Amino acid sequence: MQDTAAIRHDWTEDEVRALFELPFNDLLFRAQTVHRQYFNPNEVQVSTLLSIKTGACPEDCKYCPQSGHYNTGLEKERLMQVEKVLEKARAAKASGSTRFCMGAAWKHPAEKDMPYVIEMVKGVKALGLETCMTLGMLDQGKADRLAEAGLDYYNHNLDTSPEFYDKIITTRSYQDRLDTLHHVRESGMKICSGGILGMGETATDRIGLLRQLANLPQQPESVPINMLVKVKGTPLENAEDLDKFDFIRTIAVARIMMPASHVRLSAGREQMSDEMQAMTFFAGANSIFYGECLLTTPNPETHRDLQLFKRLGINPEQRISEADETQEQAIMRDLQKEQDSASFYEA
Ligand code: SAM
Ligand code: DTB
Ligand code: SF4
Repeated sequence: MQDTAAIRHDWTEDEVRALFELPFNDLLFRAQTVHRQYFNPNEVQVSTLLSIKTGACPEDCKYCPQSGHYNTGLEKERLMQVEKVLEKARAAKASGSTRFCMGAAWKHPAEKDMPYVIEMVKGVKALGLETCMTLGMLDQGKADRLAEAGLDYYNHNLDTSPEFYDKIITTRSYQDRLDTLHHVRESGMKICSGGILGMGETATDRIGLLRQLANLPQQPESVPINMLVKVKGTPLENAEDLDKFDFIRTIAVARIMMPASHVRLSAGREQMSDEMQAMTFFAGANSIFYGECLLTTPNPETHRDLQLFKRLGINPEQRISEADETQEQAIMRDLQKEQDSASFYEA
């Protein structure tokens, strides 16, 4: 019997490089072994994304179709009305999602927008969905107010290594990102933080990103790994294609370094074959964005995802933490799970 992989916060560059340099099969076997110590290998968590405020962002992130610095032809939209957001959340729940993630193209939320955003959190939570938001930088006061409203997760990506960061974004610093993550932690919310691959970063930058995430005082509960979606009009529209095996390797290394975190196969699935996605699940990815649109770019059609799950024998992960349940609740959960799986596939 193998010892359970420890959650470590002292990963060195050499150690992580050694993982990346393992033969592919050895790396995947190791990642899958760790994965099974912490998770059911046949369950994938399912989240739905909604852009609640689109485009005209003051930041200059070179990958992003929503930055006001580039002309990507995107239609700008003001903050969506609360009722419209709730309508989308109801639809996400009906299609089998368990978490609803709301994203805004802001540097940080303005004071005048906070009451609306708080209403959205309360309303989505009341539907029985987990709530997640990504609104840019947060000071401690705003983080505390969102936590108080019941926000479960805050997404704030480190995106790449500290060394490569200013080649991609100049309007904020790596330290700004770390400060927001600190405020989110202090407020008691769960952290969703990851990065993007395929922006021209080196292997050392990927190592740097994963070390930053894993060596945080507490690892993020959710780690989205995005493959760059190349959008016309952004400075990265002609970025060189990433070697797909390097993408899968990065998922496997993230799984080994952050054994208890959900690793999300995030943007870029539309550009991946079913076989590649299956390989990332084997490498330890256990969460996806589900629904035809990410924030502004396409995601696979839901029926294609349902078919893929069915072909692979994967079930959508249910939401209640078993540690918090009474015996009666556990029985109810198992019953509900059977019904939900059946209706998920019928959807
Ligand atoms: N404005 C907020 C922020 O940047 O923190 C929240 C929304 S922003 C769109 C959320 C994340 O989406 C970014 O941190 C980035 O990792 C990811 N993202 C944006 N454009 C992308 C693209 N073209 N390909 C892959 N990921 C992308
Ligand atoms: C994350 O890491 N990826 C999501 C979510 N967090 C907010 C966003 C992906 C955006 C892809 C480009 C777009 O659709 O605009
Ligand atoms: Fe704005 Fe976020 Fe896009 Fe950067 S990633 S331009 S902060 S919406």
